[in-house]
Amino acid sequence: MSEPTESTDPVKLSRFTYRQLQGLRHGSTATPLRVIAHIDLDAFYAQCEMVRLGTPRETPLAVRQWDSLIAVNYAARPFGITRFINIAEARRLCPDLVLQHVATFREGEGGRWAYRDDSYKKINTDKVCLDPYRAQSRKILQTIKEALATWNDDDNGDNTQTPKQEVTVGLEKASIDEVFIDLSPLVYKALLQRYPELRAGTQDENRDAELPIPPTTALQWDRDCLIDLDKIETEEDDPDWDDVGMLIGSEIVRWVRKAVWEKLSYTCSAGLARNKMIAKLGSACNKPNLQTVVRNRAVQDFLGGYKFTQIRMLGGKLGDHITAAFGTEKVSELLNVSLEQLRTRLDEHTASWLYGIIRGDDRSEVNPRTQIKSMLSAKSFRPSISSIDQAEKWLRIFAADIYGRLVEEGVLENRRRPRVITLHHRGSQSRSRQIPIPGSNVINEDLLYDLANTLLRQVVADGQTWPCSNLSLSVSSFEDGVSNNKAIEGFLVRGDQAKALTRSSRPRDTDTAQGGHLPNDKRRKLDSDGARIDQFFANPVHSEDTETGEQGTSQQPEMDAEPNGIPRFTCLRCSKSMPEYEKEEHDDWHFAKDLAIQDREEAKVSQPTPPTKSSTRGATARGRGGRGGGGRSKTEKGQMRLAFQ
Ligand code: DCP
Ligand code: MG
Repeated sequence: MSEPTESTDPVKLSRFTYRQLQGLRHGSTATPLRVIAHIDLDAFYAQCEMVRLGTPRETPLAVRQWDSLIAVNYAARPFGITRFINIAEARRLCPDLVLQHVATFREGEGGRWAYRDDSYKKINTDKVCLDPYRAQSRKILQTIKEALATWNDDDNGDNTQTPKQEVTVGLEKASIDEVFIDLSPLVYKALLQRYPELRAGTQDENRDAELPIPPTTALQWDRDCLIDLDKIETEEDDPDWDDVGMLIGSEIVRWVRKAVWEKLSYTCSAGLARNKMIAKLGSACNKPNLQTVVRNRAVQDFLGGYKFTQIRMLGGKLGDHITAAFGTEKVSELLNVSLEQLRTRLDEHTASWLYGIIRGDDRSEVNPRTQIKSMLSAKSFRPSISSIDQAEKWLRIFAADIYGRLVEEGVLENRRRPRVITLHHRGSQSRSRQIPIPGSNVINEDLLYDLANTLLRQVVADGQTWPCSNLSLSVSSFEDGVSNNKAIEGFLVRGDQAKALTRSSRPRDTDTAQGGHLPNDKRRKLDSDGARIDQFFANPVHSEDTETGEQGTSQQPEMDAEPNGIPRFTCLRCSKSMPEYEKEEHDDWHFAKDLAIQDREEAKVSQPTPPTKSSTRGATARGRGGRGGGGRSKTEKGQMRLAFQ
């Protein structure tokens, strides 16, 4: 009798391994199963005004700042209204357009901002205030966190056997109206709940064994916009776990967007992909109010249609250099350039990074703590101001403006606080004065104002103060407060805690951390490659992005490489590329930097031995009769020293 023969049909397996599945759980940046979302509010400032004023959504509305438009709602866009036309043109194109000027501070009215009917003609006495938009941004972020905490909370499958798991979700606020979310751990949890067969192998020795194939052959993508698959793939090809993970991710994002809409009446668009770079490109593809999924099998064709200068990090000097070196801006053409060829024109590290990035390989992590290094509030005076009384009125405004941003940075909860305050003054000469912010004091508007006033008196005592054409106040040298590391962090979501969170959901404007916050250092170390390349580009392209003058969004880093056609400006002095609206404040930054150099030169004269790092600030401050730069010289983690410190 012959033995029964085993079936020779090969068992079809997934392309992915147990190790890669496990990578999801720990937020690994290397696993191809990663699910990253980028959420961007639609016409953000315009929606803020629509919500505030109760304007129907079909009413065309634009937000103006002096004679420019800075946000245009989607009802106004079909009329041809864009940010790049002026008010007269906008009125001509759409006579019914609601034009709302941004809120302003006003000289002589203290630190109170208000919406005023005549702001548009008061550029000399008013200063833009973005506090209302920041407050909305905080509420939205809070709602997003709460929605993430409650997603799938009751859908625990075999609830009786599975203990509630803690899930850490990384969330990075990338600008006033956009966040990145690393959904991987939530997706991991859902995969294991929905597909128990995935649990079997997780305890096995051989983590490099392939996973079983997903049981589903057709995935229901609901209303999502799917980017077409690469030419070699077809929709009939069976989905693998990366597709299933992306589908779960899109369920989560839909839930989050629904919460933002239902609780706060804001629409937003989203992109889902395996990394930040592709997710961000995806979210801009189908605006407004839609989410776009770029599956792994669609990445190559998707990216091929872009100019690489539209990709994060490639918008500035490096992008220009690559364009010049290889004679093209197109991803599709750069794909034909081999790694060896890239190496002939770029350093080893950049060449490898670029080679990967145009193939959709971006391992940068969703970084919950993008540290703000300084804040600046400035005003250029035309005509110049010429009295201490006028200057004091502006110091009131700067103090209020900076305080508003410090609140957002966690100063109320003592999460972070600046240690140094600096006044910059431009008259017949330019100079700056700085003093430490006493650590014992609670930081509030009055303290900032008093310190600024002390600095003003020093400037005035030096003489030649008037006329003054530009005044600005900045705070810098941030340090973590007592509740160390509890800022906008990856946050811990427990089932019960999450429920409590929803119950306690409140309409207050605070950004108080919810749930237990965890430091993310461990994960950050794992992604050392991503970090290194980020640092490469952060210096000098991004290192100075943390100051704001008239416009506030630049306080958040990574506003580069906008795929939406905002005109850009490249600084002739430092080659930094930035949205055009940041030009003025960037000029101010150079101004402050020049002053610092000037100060250092003066300090060298008064102290001929080469200053050590720590003595430089002391010497500078002593040279000015100050008390030193806050008593601590070590640059804290995640910070760069500002030149004018
Ligand atoms: N912003 C600005 N000046 C610019 C660009 C933007 O003041 N040149 C402000 C107003 C925007 C907000 O930042 O509402 C967010 O910028 P986005 O680029 O996300 O643009 P919107 O949210 O307005 O529109 P979209 O729907 O394209 O995201
Ligand atoms: Mg937006």
